[in-house]
Amino acid sequence: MNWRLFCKRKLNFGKRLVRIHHSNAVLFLLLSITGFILFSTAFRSTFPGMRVDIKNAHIWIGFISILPLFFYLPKITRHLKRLRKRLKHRNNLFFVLTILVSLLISGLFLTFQRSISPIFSSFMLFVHDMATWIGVPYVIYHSVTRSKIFKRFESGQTPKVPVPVEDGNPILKRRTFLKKATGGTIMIISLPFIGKWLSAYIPSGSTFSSEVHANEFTPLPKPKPKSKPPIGGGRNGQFRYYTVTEMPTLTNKNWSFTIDGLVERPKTYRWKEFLELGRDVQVSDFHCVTGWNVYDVTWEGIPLKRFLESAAIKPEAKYLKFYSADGVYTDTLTVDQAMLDDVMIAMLIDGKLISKQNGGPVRLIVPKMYAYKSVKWLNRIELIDNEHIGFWEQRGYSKDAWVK
Ligand SMILES: Nc1nc2c(c(=O)[nH]1)N[C@H]1C(S)=C(S)[C@@H](COP(=O)(O)O)O[C@H]1N2
Ligand SMILES: [Mo]
Repeated sequence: MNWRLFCKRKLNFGKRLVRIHHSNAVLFLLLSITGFILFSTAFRSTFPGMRVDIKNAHIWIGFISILPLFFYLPKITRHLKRLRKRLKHRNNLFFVLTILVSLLISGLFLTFQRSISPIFSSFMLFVHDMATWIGVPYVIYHSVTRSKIFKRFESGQTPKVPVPVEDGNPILKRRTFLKKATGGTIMIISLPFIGKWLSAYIPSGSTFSSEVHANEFTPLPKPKPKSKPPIGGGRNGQFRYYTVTEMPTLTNKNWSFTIDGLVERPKTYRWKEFLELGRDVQVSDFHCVTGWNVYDVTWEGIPLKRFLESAAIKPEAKYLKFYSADGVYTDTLTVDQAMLDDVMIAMLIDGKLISKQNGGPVRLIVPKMYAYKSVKWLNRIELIDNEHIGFWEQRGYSKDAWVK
């Protein structure tokens, strides 16, 4: 990388192209780092307080990356003419431009994700991820094989003499070998990531889909006929399992469910008693504010409205505070929102007890709002008269979580 190029005013055509290329590289690196942090489920618990800032930084760097393209476009015909005889370089150029444009366009839509339909945002997320999973390994390969260190390595530090082009030439052989080895290594490293991502698009039940830990509770709730087989026909799409802590391991022994605060009949349930509460079945869609969605999920559980009615809310109660057994995550609804028909304390998904990763054995479901409202490992509902601000809302997520 030649940093001096960035300050020079008079540059010839070739140097100008190099400068654009280098700015692109720097921006792409920043986008990859911030993008990886946003994608990685592990980083959710590392610095959740910075998540919204990192997201905004990613978006702004994305906008700035349009600039090199603008500078480049007027030069493209002249550049292509120069590459007339270098087919490989031309293909490389078209490939990189396609990746960049796909990333920019899908990124733009994802930025305004809340104003587009969930189906379209799912598709844009797919494009964004796909372009990333192809683009990032390619760019790494490209930067490694074009780096000075690699070139020195390649030539075995022999002094620069013209290399005769013939098949048996040892330097050329070494070069192809090193390039193939580099490409292979990068592929092997990126495959698990790509596999994990792709598995979300492969129908569940296949051997590729990520392993799910069943919750072992006894007795297991007996699914209603509407739940098994699921009236929704089985969910479409896959969850990305999120947590901001270690996932809590819940058992018959350590699990309980409490309703308290401003209610006439506070109560703590153990598993067996909880199973006796009347359940309903509903089919709904699940939307994460980061752009992924799961459609036609058949949930079975206790409608929150009915649960609250039996606890008898006091008139001064204005809000509900939902607690998670992870000890950290909370969220909130107003009493009016909590009374919506489809808000549910869910226990079964598509006829099975909700898995550990998915927030089981009991999680909240608020289908009309983004899923950060849907507290996993739900174990307590408290009725309060003052506003509570949820985990993600404290860290910059909108208090208005309605899906439009
Ligand atoms: N306890 C707890 N509940 C949570 C979260 C979390 O990190 N911890 N993440 C929320 C967010 S942002 C989403 S999108 C959904 C994800 O649900 P899933 O992990 O079952 O896919 O859970 C919500 N509920
Ligand atoms: Mo989310």
